[in-house]
Amino acid sequence: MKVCILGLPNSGKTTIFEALTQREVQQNHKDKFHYGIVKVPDSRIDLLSDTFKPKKTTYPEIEFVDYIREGEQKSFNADYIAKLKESDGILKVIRDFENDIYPPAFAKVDPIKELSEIDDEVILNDIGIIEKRLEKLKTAKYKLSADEKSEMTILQNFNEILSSGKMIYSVELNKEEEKVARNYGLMSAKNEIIVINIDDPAREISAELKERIESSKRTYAVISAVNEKELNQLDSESKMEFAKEMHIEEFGIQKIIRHLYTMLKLITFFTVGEDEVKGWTIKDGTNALKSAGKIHSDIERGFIKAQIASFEDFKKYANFKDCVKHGVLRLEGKEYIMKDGDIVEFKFNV
Ligand SMILES: Nc1nc2c(ncn2[C@@H]2O[C@H](COP(=O)(O)OP(=O)(O)OP(=O)(O)O)[C@@H](O)[C@H]2O)c(=O)[nH]1
Ligand SMILES: [Mg+2]
Repeated sequence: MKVCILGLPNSGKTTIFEALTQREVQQNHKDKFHYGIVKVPDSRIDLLSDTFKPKKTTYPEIEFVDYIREGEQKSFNADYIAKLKESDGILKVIRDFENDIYPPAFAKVDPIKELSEIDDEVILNDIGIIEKRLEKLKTAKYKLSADEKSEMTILQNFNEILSSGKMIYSVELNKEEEKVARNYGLMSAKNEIIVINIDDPAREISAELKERIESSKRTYAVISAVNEKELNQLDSESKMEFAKEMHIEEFGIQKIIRHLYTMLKLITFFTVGEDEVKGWTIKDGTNALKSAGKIHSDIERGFIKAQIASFEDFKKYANFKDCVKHGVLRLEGKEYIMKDGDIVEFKFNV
């Protein structure tokens, strides 16, 4: 899973990136982006790994991408838009900490204004893409196909949504609309978490900001990036101790993972064995066949059946054989809808 960090200049994007990935980034290097991989902790994988003692234990991963801004560049450029297009979600960073490098036009730290500013940038960028395409369709010298006509209606509808200040992801889309949004890489169609970067973890965000975000049913997480970055330097025991003192009840990365899984409707299934215990992230509602394909296209192609035990059953018996004996091992076909915690062995033939 890939998640891109977006925000106004100096909102603390790189500090958030460092806090989440527990990585110090080098300044002044030649790359355009910072990349950082984070393992998604899962106590079920820990337990399975204890049981199987495999050569390798693999947790699902999230890749975070941060954009290295040069000089007076805006919040994003064409390169970053391309990255955002291929991402699964966006972290939209809003500054809610005092220092003297907020945008000059603001004159003070103003998270509400900052949120609408970055929203506007995203919306205007998408409207630009849509209008360009609409213009092309409207001035076409040939008779539009049925598909093009329907695309035109969808784009006009998107235009209206965006012009009213709403994000495309906030409205329910049908399959066709989803496809159009994806084809044109509309940023406002990406799921997002608004990350409010505060300096004092004990401070509540303003009631007005909260109301603004909650009334539009958007997801947010409050993170104190600078403090968390510092805590990351400590050993885990002192880290927990200081976090408690600072009133950090849940670390930023835990909040982000929790929100991402809920928002993107993700679940995890497991494959186990002496070689490897591994957690796989899939969309809720994915069938056994597609899940097999996630592991390898050969397994999808030659799919015969899936042997499945729930994590709870497996925990009791600790191996497939005893699961069979106690009648909790199921044989499922291609269309079976995978459940969170399923422990799977795919049978295939290629
Ligand atoms: N006081 C305070 N300073 C912060 C906080 N978060 C970030 N900063 C500081 O704000 C400045 C900008 O932070 P960055 O993380 O570089 O911001 P950015 O959004 O990556 O900036 P650009 O990439 O240049 O747009 C740095 O000096 C940070 O140390 C915070 O929560 N509190
Ligand atoms: Mg930065």
